[in-house]
Amino acid sequence: QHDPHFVGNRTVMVHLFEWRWNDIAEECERFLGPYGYGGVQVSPPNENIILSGNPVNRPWYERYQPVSYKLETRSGTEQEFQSMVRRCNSAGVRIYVDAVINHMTGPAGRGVGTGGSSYDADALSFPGVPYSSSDFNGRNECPSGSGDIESYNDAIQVRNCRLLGLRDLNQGVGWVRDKIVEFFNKLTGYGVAGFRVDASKHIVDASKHMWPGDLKAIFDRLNSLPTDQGFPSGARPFIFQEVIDNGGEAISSKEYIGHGRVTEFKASTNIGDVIRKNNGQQLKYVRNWGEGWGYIPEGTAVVFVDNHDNQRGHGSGGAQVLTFRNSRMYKMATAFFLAWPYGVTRVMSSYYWDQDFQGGRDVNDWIGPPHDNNFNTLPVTINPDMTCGNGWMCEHRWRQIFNMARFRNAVKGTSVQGWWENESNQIAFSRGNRGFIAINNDNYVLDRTFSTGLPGGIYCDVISGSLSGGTCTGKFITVGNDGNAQIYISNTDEDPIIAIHADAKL
Ligand code: LAG
Ligand code: CA
Repeated sequence: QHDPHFVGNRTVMVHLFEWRWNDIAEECERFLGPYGYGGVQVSPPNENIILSGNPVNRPWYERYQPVSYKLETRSGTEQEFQSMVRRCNSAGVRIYVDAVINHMTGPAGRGVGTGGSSYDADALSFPGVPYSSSDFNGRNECPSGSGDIESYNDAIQVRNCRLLGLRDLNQGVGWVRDKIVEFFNKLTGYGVAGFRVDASKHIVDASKHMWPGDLKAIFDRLNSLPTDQGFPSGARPFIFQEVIDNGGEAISSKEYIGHGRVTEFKASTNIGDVIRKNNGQQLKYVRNWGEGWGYIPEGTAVVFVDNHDNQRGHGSGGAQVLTFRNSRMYKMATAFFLAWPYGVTRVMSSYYWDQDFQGGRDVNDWIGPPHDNNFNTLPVTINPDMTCGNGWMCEHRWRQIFNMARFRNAVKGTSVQGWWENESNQIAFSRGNRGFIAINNDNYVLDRTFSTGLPGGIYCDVISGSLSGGTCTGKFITVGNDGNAQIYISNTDEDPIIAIHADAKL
């Protein structure tokens, strides 16, 4: 369950955070498919609580408080979901569902969810599933005084007590397992290729809240993926688990890598420190990026520069995390992640919100997706220059980013060769005889002849432009028959990167 089942040589997934199903279907057909992206992580598709109030009104995080497994949310209906999955699979793009199975709602009293199901959080009653009090961890399972997680040094509390007050399901109960398996099998029956398993926590460094044995028991029971949507026969659903492991707690990522991939959060915070040059970090140190940095093994990781939590101060990671707001550094970090062979890479695609820092914290960190007066999520509109409107950032449509996704596809299966570094923040390397990249994060020019490992010819630099209509819209890079190329990157370039690959050669 470590294989994302990308089609062909595709290698990169995008998190279309809070997008509507209809918009995702369109995006698969008009952009993600044609531009070589391999998959989409979608927001939780199941019914959630409605949090209305003042000032916090319909925050994005209401979707992390399930009410039932009915597929009815601000992203759309069950029918729309089903049609999206089919259309994306036809475009060669897989769908991964963000699955919130650790808990149901917070301490929210009674109410009605986005799909019309009632709930009573005090009585632990969720008739839309249905779950009742015996399906939840209680006094017998959770040893903390308050019923909430009080210590991250106690593995039992972390698994059996409430994260942020969220009603904690007992995945050891047969009925709970049955309902989760049923939910997952329904989704894969529609053609969903896998799951991001939500399990972690908020603000400080965090960890994992379900027992690995319970998860394995659930994942083992999942049906194989349907062959009528292009999956090979017997293909197991892809699983990647949100486990924040920054070391120093009772639970580590290693316990989870046997039955699926795990998010390697250290890569996100470390690349922020490296590109920002915090604490003496320098770009040359990425020479052994991956296990050399203490990360989980290559074939078990999912990596990202930022995610929907740490881009707004939730989850793990602090001010060093790079986001669309630091666009030049963000593109450098993303180019490196997409060029380097470590993990399955995920590109974040955000919406804009106004930050308002008070006492070091963004008090607007809750703001939900762009919406109309009735809190219906706004559609994603596309501008003539390929960017998005209506407040959608669409980082995945930035040329430097989608062209590096294609770079990653082009060099798939090759290793890093010809590593070069200066004494500080300039690096260059090849991927076999398929691609070459140089990055200059110093305050002076990089001007040097490199042995690129590529066959002679003229290549388009895919950072400053693209190969289009038989010519380059950006810089042309000439590789001699000896494989050498003259590379010049000014420290004042819009993007201080040059990347060339076999699929963008004249
Ligand atoms: C995750 N990954 O493992 C999600 O990526 C993360 O976004 C989820 O937290 C978390 N796990 C639980 O699913 C988010 C917000 C929290 C929010 C929670 C539930 O980061 O801020 O908690 O979703 O909506 C909110 C309040 C808490 C309150 C809780 C219950 O912020 O103060 O205790 O609701 O009422
Ligand atoms: Ca739990």
